[in-house]
Amino acid sequence: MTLRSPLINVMTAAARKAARNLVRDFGEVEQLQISVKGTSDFVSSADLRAEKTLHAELRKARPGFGFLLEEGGELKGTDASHRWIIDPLDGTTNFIHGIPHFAISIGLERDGEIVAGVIYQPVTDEMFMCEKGAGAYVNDRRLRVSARRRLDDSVVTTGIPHKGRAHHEAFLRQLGAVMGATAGIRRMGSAALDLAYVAAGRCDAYWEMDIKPWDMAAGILMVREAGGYVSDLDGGREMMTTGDVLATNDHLLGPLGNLLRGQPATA
Ligand code: LIP
Repeated sequence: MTLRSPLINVMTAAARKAARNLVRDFGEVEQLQISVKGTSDFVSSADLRAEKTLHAELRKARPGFGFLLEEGGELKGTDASHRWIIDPLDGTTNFIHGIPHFAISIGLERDGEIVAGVIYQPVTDEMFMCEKGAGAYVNDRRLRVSARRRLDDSVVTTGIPHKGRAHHEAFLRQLGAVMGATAGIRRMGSAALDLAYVAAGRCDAYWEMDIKPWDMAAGILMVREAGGYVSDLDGGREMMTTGDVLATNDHLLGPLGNLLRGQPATA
């Protein structure tokens, strides 16, 4: 069984088309490793090319819809209620370094609510898909968040703020609290895939501060349609405006949220 609807077909076809060039470009990156500048210029053009393909394909299929693009910004459509939210290459740093962990992320917003999402990891050919009320799938398999109840057994993913990003001290406090309470923390480098992996039950939770709407739009719905919960770090629903995200199952939401807010897990 899998998820098939005209909308999902449009989104997966656009992702596959954009991924073809991305994979070819990824193959070239290793040849460019000697010149750091050359690599990042090359990657920005790969990124832009993927975004152009996604924009063209989705505009052809749904002409009036607006866009929020990582590179191109906001493009208003004639249909004011629909907007595609797109990251053509989530995991850019991995891509630049030849690490095969990156994805294309496409979310569709209707009247301010995400109603469909696709996250495509071309290197493993895994197409994560979700539609509001219809569940979440990877290829032909239904997704379900993990059932782990105890922090001690849980593997948690996160994003570490790097040079030029804010919240270094706050992150170190969060890390200190979570590392002592869980079975392990991973920093894999793609927020979209971190959310998809929580939806798939591969990781039990994910948190990060200060990410962008295109990093999380598709992933938020993916986790919810897989039976999980997504909140901001205050336990509210302002992820897209604050940039702060916690995604996990219903058992771990309370304890992890407490730890991240500097309280005991059982507060
Ligand atoms: C990246 C995220 C990553 C996060 C980075 C960055 P990009 O997106 O997915 O997990 O920690 O700060 O936002 O830049 O590769 O699209």
